[in-house]
Amino acid sequence: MRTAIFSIALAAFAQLSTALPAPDASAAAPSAEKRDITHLYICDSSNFQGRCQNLEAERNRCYTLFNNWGDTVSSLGPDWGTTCTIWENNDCQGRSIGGIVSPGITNLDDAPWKFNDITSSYKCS
Ligand SMILES: [Ca+2]
Repeated sequence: MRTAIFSIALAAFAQLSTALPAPDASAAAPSAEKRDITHLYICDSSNFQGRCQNLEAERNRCYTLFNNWGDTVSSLGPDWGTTCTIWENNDCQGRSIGGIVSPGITNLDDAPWKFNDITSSYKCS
């Protein structure tokens, strides 16, 4: 009887061991690619209201807004430690506003920006 219980316990332990996740090497040493990703949070209304999305951005890469985000952004802010520039045209062309840092701009309609519903592309570093 004692042997039977021991066997069941051993079997249960073996099953538990195989269920444990394998050590993740990438968690200990994040890759350069992971470190180069930041975010720009955009909203179609001022004060971070309305439709919002936290856009993923690879540093120093230009992104053109899609999903009906073009010419809608009224407030935005990047991750802490990130600086972003926004442009009026696709592919980071035309008039721009640079030096945008956390917590961002609560109303792009305000002076000196006057950039409400204009943003079409962005780049962060
Ligand atoms: Ca808007």
